[in-house]
Amino acid sequence: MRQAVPTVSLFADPNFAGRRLRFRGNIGVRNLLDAFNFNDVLSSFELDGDDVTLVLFENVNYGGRPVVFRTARDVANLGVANLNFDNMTSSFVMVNRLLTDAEITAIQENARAPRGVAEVLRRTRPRRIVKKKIVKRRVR
Ligand SMILES: [Ca+2]
Repeated sequence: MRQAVPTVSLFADPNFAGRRLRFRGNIGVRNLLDAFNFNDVLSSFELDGDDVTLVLFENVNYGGRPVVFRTARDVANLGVANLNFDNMTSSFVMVNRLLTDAEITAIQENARAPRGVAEVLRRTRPRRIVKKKIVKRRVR
């Protein structure tokens, strides 16, 4: 099935087992440790979406060695020889189009996800809800 909104399930163990994190939409996670306690843990993933690109980075803030996956796929073991990326991922970007190598280089140089991509910077804490003061307009 074709889908415009990309999704990815990240698994702590090979063969889609172990702890799972699921993400939907165009997203960049700069630090899997701070945000999700998932640093150097990723071993397999399921990636869905049309023309989706998933870039895994060795270090936080999109640093270190990148591995790039263009178009939907399931990867059962990131430890295979041609990837050699088991338990290494510290940040990632997922977008619903095919990123060029130049765009990926720019992500690394700027330490920023591409325009229009929501970034998860750190753990989201439950925020105190501040009640908006509702000003009623008097209707005459
Ligand atoms: Ca790492």
